[in-house]
Amino acid sequence: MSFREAYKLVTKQSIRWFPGHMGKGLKQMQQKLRSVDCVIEVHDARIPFSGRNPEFQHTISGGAKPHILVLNKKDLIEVREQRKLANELQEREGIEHVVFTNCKDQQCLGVKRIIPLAHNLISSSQRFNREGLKEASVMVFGVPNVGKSSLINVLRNKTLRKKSATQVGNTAGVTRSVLERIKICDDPLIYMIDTPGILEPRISDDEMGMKLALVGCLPDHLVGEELIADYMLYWMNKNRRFEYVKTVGLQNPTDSIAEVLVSYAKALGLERKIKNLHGQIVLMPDVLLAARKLIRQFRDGDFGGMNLDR
Ligand SMILES: Nc1nc2c(ncn2[C@@H]2O[C@H](COP(=O)(O)OP(=O)(O)OP(=O)(O)O)[C@@H](O)[C@H]2O)c(=O)[nH]1
Ligand SMILES: [Mg+2]
Repeated sequence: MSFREAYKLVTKQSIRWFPGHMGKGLKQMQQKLRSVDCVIEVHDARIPFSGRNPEFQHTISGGAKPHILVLNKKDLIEVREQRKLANELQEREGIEHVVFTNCKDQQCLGVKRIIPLAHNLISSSQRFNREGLKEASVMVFGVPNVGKSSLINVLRNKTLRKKSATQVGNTAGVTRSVLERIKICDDPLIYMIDTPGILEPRISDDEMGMKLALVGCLPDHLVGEELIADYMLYWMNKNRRFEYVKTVGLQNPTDSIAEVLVSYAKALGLERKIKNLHGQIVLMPDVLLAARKLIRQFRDGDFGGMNLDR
């Protein structure tokens, strides 16, 4: 069976989401860079390459500071992908320090590696104006909703046994400004700075935009839940991932998102009232609610681990 080679686009223009707090956050980050000894870039492991514009990263990370790439939400990709990805990132982008984490798991080995690794890199780097200082500051940055605040909280919970210090949420844009530094370790004395998730002002690569939307780095209404579900369907079919078929109550895979959503809405008993041409109220399958539920399941990993950049 062959499937379609295209997905529906939002509009003719590319996706834009650059609210005021992002521009302001970016400026605050650049100002704080002088007092930072290491930067941790957090990204979603399901899109290891998409959304990580190297030029843009350079402005944020200052280039010269020790850099760690944390690929978070590793619970949502297949384990065997990890080593391949680390090699690929090294070859393609020269990134030496890649750590895979699951911030929802206190016992995660990746989480445990972060403080010793940051401490080592800082100790062996030139700290310019900060030479001789006992304490170190680490700035965490990345696109929205990848788990930057979760990482700070899990590290702080683990080492200091202190409660969360920065707000976490399952929508993009929870952290809205560069926060005051948060202590995450006493010995060595390390602070972390949480920052708002920042995207490129204009996402010019359409498919990259859809991937970012599918994993939740953009607010859903910006692209529309039905279009996000359509991209999900396109991607899963193309990659022969048919786990959705049974869930939505179909017998076979299909290329039609309408068919998927109607079937799923019926299976779940989701209906909405609409007026027909004769002015009568009739019940129709609620495809919007079905799309929301489908996307949520994809994001929660119900259809298995997926690396969308594979
Ligand atoms: N499955 C999974 N979910 C995670 C993980 N880490 C964080 N999350 C969830 O991802 C969502 C976003 O987490 P945040 O820590 O708020 O992300 P953020 O990068 O700070 O987001 P912004 O402040 O909006 O830029 C929350 O619902 C977290 O519970 C992880 O390792 N695995
Ligand atoms: Mg945050």
